[in-house]
Amino acid sequence: LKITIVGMGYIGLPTAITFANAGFKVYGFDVNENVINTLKNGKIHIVEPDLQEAYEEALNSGNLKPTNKLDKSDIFIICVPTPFKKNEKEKVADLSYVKSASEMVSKYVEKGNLVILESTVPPKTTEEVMGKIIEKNTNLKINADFYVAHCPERVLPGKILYELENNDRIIGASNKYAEKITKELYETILKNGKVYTTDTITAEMCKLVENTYRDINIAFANELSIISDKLGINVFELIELANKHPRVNILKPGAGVGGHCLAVDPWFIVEKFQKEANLIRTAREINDYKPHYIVEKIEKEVEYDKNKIIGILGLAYKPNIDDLRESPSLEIALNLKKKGYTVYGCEPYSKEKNIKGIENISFEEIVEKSDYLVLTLSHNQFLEKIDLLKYKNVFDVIGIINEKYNKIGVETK
Ligand code: SAJ
Repeated sequence: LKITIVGMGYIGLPTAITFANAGFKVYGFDVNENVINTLKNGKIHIVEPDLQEAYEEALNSGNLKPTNKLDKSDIFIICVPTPFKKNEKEKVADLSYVKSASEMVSKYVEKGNLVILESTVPPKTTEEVMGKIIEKNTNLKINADFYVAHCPERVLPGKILYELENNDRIIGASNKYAEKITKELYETILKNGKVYTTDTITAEMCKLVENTYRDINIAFANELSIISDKLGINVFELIELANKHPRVNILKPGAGVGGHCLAVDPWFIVEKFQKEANLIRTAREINDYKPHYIVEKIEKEVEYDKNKIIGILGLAYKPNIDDLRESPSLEIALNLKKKGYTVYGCEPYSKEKNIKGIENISFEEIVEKSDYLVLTLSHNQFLEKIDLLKYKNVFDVIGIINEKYNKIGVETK
């Protein structure tokens, strides 16, 4: 059985490695030649714990072959990004990668093949976009000649390999036969995880709903942080106390919500249900507003003195990873810079010396150089050195330095 994974990114590569190490013959395809060359040279191009070792095992066994040429395959698994189109009031899914991957794959799809979509997509994409493109290009008929399924990825960056084997998987298939093969396929890589089956639209919505649930809950925490700030109380204490109730579990406020999932996926529901998806849209807007609120707060604290040097501790979108996509802390840094302040960043998980115009310096250096520090992420590498922040002006937006820090976690000396 030959499996081809289309897209060697954060999801496709670990998925290819996992199938290869389970004994399948896997081809890892990407249009980006640099990515394929890096992989052919035995190196991975993303930062993820234990992935390099797992990759070497897959490559050395001969089971995984990186390639920039597609070919025939029994099963295709599409793992390409689905960003949204920016600069629009209501954000809409950019399905161009899904469409081009479907076009490319359809040149090789033959009778009996199965095409699985793992990318997160708006409802109805699997059958009505991907399925239709393949039908059009092949003259084959869905369910009569070939099969499609949606098996949305659910892994948390930073824990990808573990979660690939231990999270439950949802499979939405075009018919019972597709359901059976897809289920059997994924069961071969699952340790503690189970497979649950449904139709493709429910599976598509399930993925969106999971991330929307989290986004709404974080929006509630972020809204509370702003209300608490205005009330002059400590939001972290407030949430801790409220969470003592057996049926309350509020998430943590922070710099905002970033990443390519929570900050994007809820829009895929809003896009289709403009009138109905009000709570979902409002939550997105609250989370998007949070970095701006923090910038306003910092400006007030430094009394709009543009000579002040501001250091941002953490530029990634969440702790202990290098991923900068939709990062609210980076947005804070860039906004302050745009307003005329001198801004330094410290992002120890990135090797870049300059991140989108923000100089990336060491923890020691940033503590030394800055008049004001903004602690946006609880990176382990920061926690080890947190004592260096003593006697410094620190805007702690995540509430880790000192419980008694007030408001949105802001404290000055
Ligand atoms: N965040 C908070 N407060 C919290 C929790 C998170 O502000 O209490 C922020 C983080 O700092 C970050 C953002 O939310 O900016 C998102 O981080 P995350 O750890 O919640 O999630 P992601 O985006 O890294 O991964 C999510 C996961 N989805 C869920 O937990 C429901 C993951 O399982 C999905 O596979 C992934 O999205 C995806 O690819 O869709």
